[in-house]
Amino acid sequence: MSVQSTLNSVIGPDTPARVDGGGEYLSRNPANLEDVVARVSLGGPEVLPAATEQAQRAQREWAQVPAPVRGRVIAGLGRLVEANKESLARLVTREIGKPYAEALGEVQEIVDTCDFFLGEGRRLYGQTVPSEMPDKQLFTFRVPVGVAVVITAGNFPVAVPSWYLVPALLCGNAVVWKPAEYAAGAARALAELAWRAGVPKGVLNLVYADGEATFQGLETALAAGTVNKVGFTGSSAVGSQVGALCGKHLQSPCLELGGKNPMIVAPDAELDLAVEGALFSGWGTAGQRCTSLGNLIVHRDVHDEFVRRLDAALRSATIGDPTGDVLYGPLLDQKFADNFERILGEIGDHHTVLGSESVGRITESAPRKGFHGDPASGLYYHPVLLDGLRPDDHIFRNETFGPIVGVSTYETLDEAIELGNAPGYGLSAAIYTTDPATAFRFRQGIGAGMVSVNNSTSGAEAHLPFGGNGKSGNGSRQSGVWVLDQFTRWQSLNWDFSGKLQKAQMDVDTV
Ligand code: UN1
Repeated sequence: MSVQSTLNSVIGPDTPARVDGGGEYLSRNPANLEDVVARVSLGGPEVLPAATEQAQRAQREWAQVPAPVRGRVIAGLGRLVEANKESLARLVTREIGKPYAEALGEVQEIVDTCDFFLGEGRRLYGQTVPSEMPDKQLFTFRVPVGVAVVITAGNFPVAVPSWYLVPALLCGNAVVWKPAEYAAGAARALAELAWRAGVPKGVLNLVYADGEATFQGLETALAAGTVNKVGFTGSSAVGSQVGALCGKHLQSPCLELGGKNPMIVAPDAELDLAVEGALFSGWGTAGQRCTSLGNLIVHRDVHDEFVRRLDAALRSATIGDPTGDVLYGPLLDQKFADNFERILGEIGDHHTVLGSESVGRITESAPRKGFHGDPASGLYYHPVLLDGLRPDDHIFRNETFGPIVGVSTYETLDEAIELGNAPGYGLSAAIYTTDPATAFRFRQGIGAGMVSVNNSTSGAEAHLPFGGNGKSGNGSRQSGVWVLDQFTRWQSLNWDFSGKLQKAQMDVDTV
């Protein structure tokens, strides 16, 4: 059965647009708000703890499956995702409005993640460690943490969840996954593929609940001891609440939060390359990546020319129907559109607004040249390039999660680094320069977990550590081998075959 037919049986292709009471949620296509993509019933606060209990039972058996065999299941998932790449990408585009080319890239990211971790099933190395004493051997083993609760956002509805699911399952854990409601259909499709690849149903559990029920349920499960690791991707505000809750139960979650990612344009930058990078980083995906460009920090000497070229590039960019070749489509969902409207309200008299003919929603009375889509009902917004941003502006200091980027200027590299670090996030940062020393100094001074030179702030690769510092997270890292420390714990083994009691620190001969 193809993903599309699985989805049709789960979802129904043309469900009429209506919202029923009783905890039912309809996820809608943001390009028209009429097409209902998924219909799910949201559980109450009891759903998450119940799923963690079931997961706890299933995990014991899953942990007995040899890691190389679990690796083969992950390999099977990668193959299934690849075979269904187009239908999964079409679903992502339909459900959250991500341009189809980007949706294909997102699905490829799952395949890359599976490719990486299938081999890890044959590694998951421990160590042999020399002892202080003779006839004694020390070892270390990676052991699964147990049950992981994974709570994900919907802007990357399948790739980012796979960064948790794939390594967690490979390491022998069970997972309870709570995706964003507005991306419920894509989540269901990925879970279906994982089950078909051989992940037992109790080992990967999918639950739907709103924020309040999730939070209450998580508290119950943490108190009951049925959850051993929490992975959360979302806003810094909610991440801080999740972190506090986990801390109360002596747990350290994996938190991947927001960003206010700076891009520095140095006086020696190749300006056209920098314009291209800024356009993709800032307005691609409608600015709705945690790694999206937030603040452009441009050297005084090139400011006017850079802004002129970027403004021209933005005005000729194609925005509209995400099934076509566009820079960006609609915003993810109504609540993101409402938030973006609030951000637009922060534009002040001291700002110069560039990038489009109007500010706000693209409508028939506020049209945009070259736009193709449904202006009456789609969540489409004009791009905004805000010149004259000041470090004390709300827009300078806070994540906007929409198609808006501000420009400030600098004179010395130290000043640029200080401006880049000022908002207190630390996810991703980029610099455009042709001078290696400038690039290196920037890397040393900037507080971001991920740094790019002459490239976008977004577009992480599946085998590099992904994660941030400050308001962007708690220092945890996903992807590559680094994520193994999130989903395993080190166990040591101290084995004495001397036939007598040897005491560490006390029976060591000093020479
Ligand atoms: C996110 O927005 O939550 O590096 C993650 C990137 C993507 C992942 C973004 N591959 O932009």
